[in-house]
Amino acid sequence: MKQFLFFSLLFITTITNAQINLIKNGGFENELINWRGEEMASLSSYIKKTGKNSAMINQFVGAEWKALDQTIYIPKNTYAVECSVWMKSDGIEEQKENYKSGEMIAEFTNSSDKQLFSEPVAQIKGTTDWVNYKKTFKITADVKKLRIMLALAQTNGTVFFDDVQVIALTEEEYFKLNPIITVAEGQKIKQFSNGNFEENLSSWNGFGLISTDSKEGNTAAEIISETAEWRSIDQLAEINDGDKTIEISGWLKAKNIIQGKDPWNTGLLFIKFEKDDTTQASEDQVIGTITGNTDWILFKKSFPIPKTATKYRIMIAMSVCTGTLLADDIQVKLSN
Ligand SMILES: [Ca+2]
Ligand SMILES: [Ca+2]
Repeated sequence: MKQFLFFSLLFITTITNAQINLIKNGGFENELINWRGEEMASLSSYIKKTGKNSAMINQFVGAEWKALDQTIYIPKNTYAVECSVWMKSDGIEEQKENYKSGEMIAEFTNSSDKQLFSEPVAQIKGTTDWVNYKKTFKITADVKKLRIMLALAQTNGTVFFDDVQVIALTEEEYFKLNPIITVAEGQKIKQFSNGNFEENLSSWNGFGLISTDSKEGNTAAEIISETAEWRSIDQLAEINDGDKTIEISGWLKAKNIIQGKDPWNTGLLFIKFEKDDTTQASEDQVIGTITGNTDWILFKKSFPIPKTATKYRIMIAMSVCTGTLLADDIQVKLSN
């Protein structure tokens, strides 16, 4: 009994640690305390997601940058942070530039406050109901602080924020939330699916994240490699009898991808044809490679299917290079 209690307590402690919100007053129940830029925002006690208040930023003309922000320290041994927010928009005008929106931005800095990278967690326009946004970022050793910005970014309208959360995840917690799924041997393989990542990483194996920086729909796959090592996600699918050609298309986007030692050490989209679990039916075939900083680029290629191939594996990889690779709307067409 004593032992049981001990383990129960351990379990509760683990859960509690995982749930600590690093953001202070993220629900705006304490007015705008802990937030900078309070002169640019106000409280709404009428439109809110939880509790008594939400924070509201609005302007009718001028399309200026207006934002609240809060800087937090990343706890030691943090592997990733999960940022989330509830947002609602009311009449947010569309501008020529896509980023001009109601926005939550995560900006990561090092110990001397130099910005390492900055990325939107959420972008909202028009008039919407409350929407929950969530994005997980892997943390590198040089990241010390995170600044969360809640902005009405150079457009007019009204944006509401509530329940802003940043949760630090250990490596173990991270992989619990983003499991690496491996297909058991002998398990029936299937048709290619979720190439547009709208169901997160469902059907995909390997190491990947989900980003709201998408080409299609709401989400895309993201592979971040801080050090020049192999990072990839892949999906295994079957070839039907009689299929003779396969056409693969997909969108890739590079963020600061620096090529590794060899020319193929880049962001990559490629296909493997497999005879069985251990034997390849041909050399890997590359559909697209990408480096540097790019917008979304469409890659498309057709290949004859090797006679001995029974399945194929679509691979999206950071092939021993550094930077961030985004992928979206991967489509596969088999024909005979
Ligand atoms: Ca609230
Ligand atoms: Ca998508």
